[in-house]
Amino acid sequence: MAVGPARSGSSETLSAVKARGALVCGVNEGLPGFSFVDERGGWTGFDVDFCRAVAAAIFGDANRVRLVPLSADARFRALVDGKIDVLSRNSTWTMGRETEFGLTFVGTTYYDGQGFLVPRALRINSARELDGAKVCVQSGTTTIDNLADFFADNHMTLETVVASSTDDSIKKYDGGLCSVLTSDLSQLYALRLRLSKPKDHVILPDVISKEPLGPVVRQNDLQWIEIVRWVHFAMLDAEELGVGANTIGQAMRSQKPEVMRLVGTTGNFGEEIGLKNSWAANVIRSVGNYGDSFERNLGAKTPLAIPRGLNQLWNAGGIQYAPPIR
Ligand SMILES: N[C@@H](CCC(=O)N[C@@H](CS)C(=O)NCC(=O)O)C(=O)O
Repeated sequence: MAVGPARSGSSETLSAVKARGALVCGVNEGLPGFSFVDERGGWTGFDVDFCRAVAAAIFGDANRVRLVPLSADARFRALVDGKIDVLSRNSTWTMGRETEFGLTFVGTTYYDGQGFLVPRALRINSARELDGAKVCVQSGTTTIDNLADFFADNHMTLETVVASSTDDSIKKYDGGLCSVLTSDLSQLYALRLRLSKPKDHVILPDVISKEPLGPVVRQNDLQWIEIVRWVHFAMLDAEELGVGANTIGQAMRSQKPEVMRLVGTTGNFGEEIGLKNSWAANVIRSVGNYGDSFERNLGAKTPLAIPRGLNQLWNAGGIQYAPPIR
């Protein structure tokens, strides 16, 4: 029996998104750099950019997206229940989350790890000095489980102060209800900016876990998984090929085969996943490549100033490595 290619348009989620005229994307309720409402009332951030990138791939218009702010506790249920099409909310890829909820993480858009924030005045230099500490941590996260493991592994005790949202964590820590705040390092940079005196707080050098953060979809829609996954890969491949928001015009005229496959001037890659062949060009034109989004939201010129680190491309010292479009 001949096994044919998956028919384009066979994705239930894609059909629903097209019929609705907009993508529904779950994001964080408020995390500077990742998902945040700016002074002008617009959503910005690295995770928000990813939502816009998927919308651009589908509609050629990054604004065709409805963002749904979700708490850590509510996020996976919202996806399972079909309230959102994709979750792009600083979520750690774990085995349990895929198996327990029937979900698929399409890739790792940000390699992170868990760390600790403490008041500078405490003069603590290492997480090993935290025996007996009161630690603020948020419910519904991998953070709370890693915290327990780390203290147990190091024969230390702690008192956990559980917060239900970012606002709650900040209020509790700023109000002195705990002397340590733990979360993913990227989030510590972001949360520190929201404290009353950011400069009075330091991030300890310890990284106690692996937190591969990435977009999540339901596991029963293979074509949708491919669409969301290849938006991520296309943004990385674009950076590797030097194609960004500023150079997309030039790239459309390029005769380099890899660039031509990426921007759709040759091949049929977009149509094979139910989109137009200009899908990736539309992503790059509106959101930019991976590096553009990283620098705009998190990079050296932003208040967060997070070093690229592990999130550098594989050929520049990091571990971001996308399969080729061919
Ligand atoms: N990456 C971890 C932690 C993610 C997480 O939700 N962190 C908290 C701590 S900053 C957060 O983003 N809270 C924001 C909110 O619930 O609005 C996970 O997937 O469990």
